[in-house]
Amino acid sequence: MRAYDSKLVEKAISTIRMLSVDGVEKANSGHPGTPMALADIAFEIWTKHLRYDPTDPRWPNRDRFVLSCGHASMLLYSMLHLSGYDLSLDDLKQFRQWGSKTPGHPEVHMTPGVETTTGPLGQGIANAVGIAASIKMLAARFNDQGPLFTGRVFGIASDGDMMEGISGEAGSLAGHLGLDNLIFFYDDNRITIDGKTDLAFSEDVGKRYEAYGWFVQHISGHDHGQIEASLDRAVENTGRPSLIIARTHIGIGSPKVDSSKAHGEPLGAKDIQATKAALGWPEEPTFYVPDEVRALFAERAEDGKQAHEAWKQAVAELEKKGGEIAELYRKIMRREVPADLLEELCKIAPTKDAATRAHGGVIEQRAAALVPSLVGGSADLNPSTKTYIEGSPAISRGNYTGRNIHFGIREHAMGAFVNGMAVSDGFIPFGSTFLIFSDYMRPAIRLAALSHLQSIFVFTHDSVYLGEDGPTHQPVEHFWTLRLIPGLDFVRPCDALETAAAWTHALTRTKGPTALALTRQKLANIPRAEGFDNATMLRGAYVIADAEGAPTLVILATGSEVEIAVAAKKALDADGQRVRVVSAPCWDAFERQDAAYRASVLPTGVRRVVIEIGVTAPWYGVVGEGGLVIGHDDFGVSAPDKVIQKELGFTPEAVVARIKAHLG
Ligand SMILES: Cc1ncc(C[n+]2csc(CCOP(=O)(O)OP(=O)(O)O)c2C)c(N)n1
Ligand SMILES: [Mg+2]
Repeated sequence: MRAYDSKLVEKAISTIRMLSVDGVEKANSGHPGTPMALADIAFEIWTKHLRYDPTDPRWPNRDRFVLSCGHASMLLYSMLHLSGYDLSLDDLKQFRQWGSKTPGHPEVHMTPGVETTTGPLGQGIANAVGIAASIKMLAARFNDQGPLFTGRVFGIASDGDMMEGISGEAGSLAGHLGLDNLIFFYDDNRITIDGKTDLAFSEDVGKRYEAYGWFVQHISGHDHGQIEASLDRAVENTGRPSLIIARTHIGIGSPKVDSSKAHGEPLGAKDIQATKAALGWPEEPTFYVPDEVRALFAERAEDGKQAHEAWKQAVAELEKKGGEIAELYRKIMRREVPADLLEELCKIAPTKDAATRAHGGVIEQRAAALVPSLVGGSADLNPSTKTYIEGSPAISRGNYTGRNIHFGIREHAMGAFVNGMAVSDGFIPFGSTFLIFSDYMRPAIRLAALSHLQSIFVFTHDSVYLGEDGPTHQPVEHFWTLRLIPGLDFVRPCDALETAAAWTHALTRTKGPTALALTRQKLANIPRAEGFDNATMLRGAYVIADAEGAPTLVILATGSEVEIAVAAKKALDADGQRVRVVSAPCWDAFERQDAAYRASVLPTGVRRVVIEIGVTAPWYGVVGEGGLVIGHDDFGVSAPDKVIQKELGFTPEAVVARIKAHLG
């Protein structure tokens, strides 16, 4: 471990502080006080422990640094700049500006070295738990071949992170799983936006984390001896994640110290002058980096490069050895999916009528056999969501060989944990629960989309037809609230074949999340026309039963409503219509198709009906003038599904009657 002259350390810390202050000032917006206070801790993490190589920010055996309090982003950008990442002083000067690599809160796909998108408090620390677990799971698979996966996850969380429920869920799970490669600082500055934390927060956070099973230490966050010693103990500690509670002073060194005013507004020229004077820091130039500070970080980057080289060596040995383990390594690290996955899954799609969750269970087993990267679990609903990967254990404290994860009843943390795995290396993770509880994890789903992560969310019990559990459990607005998240693909298959396509969709969509909506109740498998090309299903919407001749009516339906549409077609055809039925398992994907394909499925000038047992409003834009939407714009009700179908007017007869009345 490197030791540094204390004067040089002081200079480096002032550099970090003042880069952050200058960045916020130039943007005339942002959060200066927290980066100022966290400079000491960040310096110790980055220069004494963090293993990184700025020339290859995503090198798989790097350590991670997760800034859960994303509002302190200038701290991270300052560290990345000094550490030699591809982030220039000019980039720092563009903080928060249009098109810059330094957005207001860290976004993983925007900036080299940013490990995960943070800003909504609590998400980062929960992502970090998923990242730490995925490193453990890689280690369990490959470390008998050499020191391939030894990464640690360092991070900083603020009062807000600690107040948010998601961090409690994630912290509890991390403690339960004994993730000792997770080391977080809690920035205990006792200040939030509204004032002092005692306005709303009085528990003993340390005792809480101890109760979760964490190794908890208390230090001064500005005393380098204490920071260093606590980090050493945390890194040495085994069997438990670490929380280092660091008492800090927001805006330290400035006239706004210890005040919520230091949180979210630029210091202002006068206070910057006073701060720089007190530090003996030159007022000009701004964004000043002394040469000796640059040299310190340049030297430090060499450590990471060496570690990286040693790791490459270990990988080369594994590859030279070849055989099954090398193949597994390649498949996992590339997140390999067979090119013919769709056909493989369609081939084994059950032919018996069943709930799509049951089909999903069968298909997922085959997918898991073909894709070793696939891992995941449910929030205590395995018997219902049917996603447990057979023949593999669940991970547990000290044993991370399995492919299953018992998330417990912690949907929000499950979402963020899955995102942490997706943003890390090797795995294609899924989390499953009832569709209604997507509400409990929505912020994580949204962040998966914003961050372009291959997170898979498997939601079952997808409509009012789940029946007797009643309206608290029955999704009605959820199809659309999920479709409306940009970048999330929402897939609601109608039968076994579409469920195979849905899993293919999720496993091959590498740059964004997919949510599957599967039924609790049995659905009919729908026959496809002779010569049907299974790949058509991946276009999001397609003709599943066509009219003879030019259609006079198009009925578009999703999931459980497709068989109703097919039944209605029969009756309406007998009545002189020529009905085309379009199944639309993934409206998001259909909207990405070219105009010619879309027009070939939904011809203009032909009347349209949509059937979907959920809120109707957005579908009116699809059916257009003179169109009909048969949906349900209210909560559901507790009753057997057949009764619900009848009472809500979703039997084929009722649907036919409504369409006939509409057509006049
Ligand atoms: C989920 C969520 N709610 C609210 C906010 C808005 N917000 C940003 S920072 C903050 C609290 C600031 O206090 P703290 O977390 O202690 O950070 P500090 O000011 O100490 O850096 C809030 C409420 C947010 N970013 N995320
Ligand atoms: Mg605070």
